[in-house]
Parts: sequence; structure tokens; C-alpha cells
Amino acid sequence: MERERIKVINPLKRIWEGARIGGAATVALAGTATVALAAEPEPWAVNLQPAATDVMSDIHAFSNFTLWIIVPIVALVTILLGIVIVRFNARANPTPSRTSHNTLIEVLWTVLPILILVAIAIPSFRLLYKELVVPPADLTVKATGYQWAWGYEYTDDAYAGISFDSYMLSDEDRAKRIAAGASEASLPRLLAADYDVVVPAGKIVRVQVTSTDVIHSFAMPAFGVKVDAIPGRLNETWFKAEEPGVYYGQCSELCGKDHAFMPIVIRVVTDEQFAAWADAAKEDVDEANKLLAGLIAKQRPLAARDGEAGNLEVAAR
Ligand SMILES: [Cu+2]
Repeated sequence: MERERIKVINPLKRIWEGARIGGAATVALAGTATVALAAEPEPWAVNLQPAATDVMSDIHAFSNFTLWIIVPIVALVTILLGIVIVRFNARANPTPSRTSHNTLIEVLWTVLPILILVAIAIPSFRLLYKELVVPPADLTVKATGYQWAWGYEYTDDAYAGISFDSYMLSDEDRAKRIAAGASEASLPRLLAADYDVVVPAGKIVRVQVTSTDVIHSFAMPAFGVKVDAIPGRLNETWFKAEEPGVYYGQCSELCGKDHAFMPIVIRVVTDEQFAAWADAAKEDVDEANKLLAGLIAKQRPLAARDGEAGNLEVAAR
């Protein structure tokens, strides 16, 4: 009995803690967080991932706002249904009233929903506009969906020549890298990839998205980004990640048998680290990743000792 209770309580507690941690991370972002973030799905999490961009913070706010509207409506309808069931069933109320019109109520149940919809539409359209209109970008990365991997290309003249494909690490690859010194936490299963997209923090990154075979979808939950990758078309989106860290997303359009195995990894680094990486990556991405691992280790020696930047280091070997 006791054991069963614990089993039930445990997932609930984890959901609650997930939500709390999510909230705390959002607050930390607004302040001066120096701890590198890693945004990824958590077991038993129910809320949205912690926001790493302004757009995602707005999505959080909009989601909470609509919740404040939905919950009272559901509660009201449930209470009204309860009253009808108890007071107006055939046994309790054998001779029903023959009322069929009430002008006041009819006006109210037409006007109130309209006002509620307008109240939802205004912040909703504002948010859609913010997501869709790409501000002047500091950097452009083109992501191409393949069955089943992502290809990345830095299309600005300043970064000409940087391109690589990014495949999910298989269980064997993970085991090899962990044996070679990378921490398990730095290689989340089904999310870690062999090559990360590297971008600078606090800079506007335009992402151009396309595909060569079927429709994929480029999605990064912590950034509030999701855009279809369609063969023959070039879609656009953008993000400005506020804090260095590693962020995980996935293809979000059913695209074939390995749809679940084409993760997206974006490593957000400081300006100086990005400049050094980009310079080296024009010649050789492996060398650039090795250099970046060294820079991250220098900046945060403790994290490096724990193998947090391990994926880069080991990948570069
Ligand atoms: Cu896909």
C-alpha cells in the first residue's frame, strides 16, 4: 500500500518539480545567469521547456494567459452541467418549463465569447508577427532536412565554407564517446548529434529551412522555433538565444521510418568563442570543434572536468 502510494506521488512530484525548475530557469534568464543551460525534454515534464529566447518567453506568457481564460470556462460549464443533471432530471423535475427564449441570456452568450476571442486574438497576432518577421540578422544558417539527418550551411560571406551534416549519435557511438571521457549528461540519448550547430549568444540568427526529399520540420522548443522544411521552398525563421548552452530539438514532421532519429543540436557560445570556431571551421570543422572544446574548458574548468564539453572534445579525436 505504502509502496503504491509512493509510485503515484513520485511522478506527480516530478511534474511539479519540472514546472518549478522551468519557472526558475526563466527567472534566472532574465537576471544574470552564468550557468550554461542545456534545454532538453525531461521525464514527466508537462509544461513547456524553459525559455531561452524572448519569443519563447512570450509563448510562455501567452500560454499562461490562455490558461487563465480556459480554466474558468471549463469550470463554469462543468458547474452548469452539474446543476442541470441534479435539478432538471425527469425525476426531480417531472413537468419541465416551456421557456424557449431569453433575450438577455442570448445577447450575453453571443457577446461574451466574441469579447473573449478578441482578447485572445490581439496578443496572439502580436506574437505571430514577432515570430514571422525576421529582424536584421547578424548571421544566417541554412538547415536542410534529409531522410534522416540535417545538413547545415553558414551562408554569409564572412563564414563562407562552413558546412556539415549532423547525424544522431547511435547507442554504440554514445558508448564509445562516454568510454572516451564524455559525460552521459552531455550526450542525451536520441538527442545528441555528431556535429552541433554553433552560434553566438545574444545575436540574431536567421535560419533558412528547406528539404531535399520529403517534408521535415525544424523545431527548437526552448527557442520557440518550429518551421516546415519543404522540398523546393526556402522557409525562414529566427532566434536570439540569450545565454550560452546546448539546446536540443527534433524533426517535428513525420518524415519516414527514422523520423524520430534526426535531432537538432544548437550550441550557443560567446562571441569570442564563436569567432574562433568560425575562423577554424572554414578550413576544418573537426579542428574547429576541438578548438571550441578547449575554449569552453578554459572558461569553465570545473564543467570541463566533468566532461560537459566532452562531446566536442571526443568528437574531434
Ligand atoms: Cu524529418
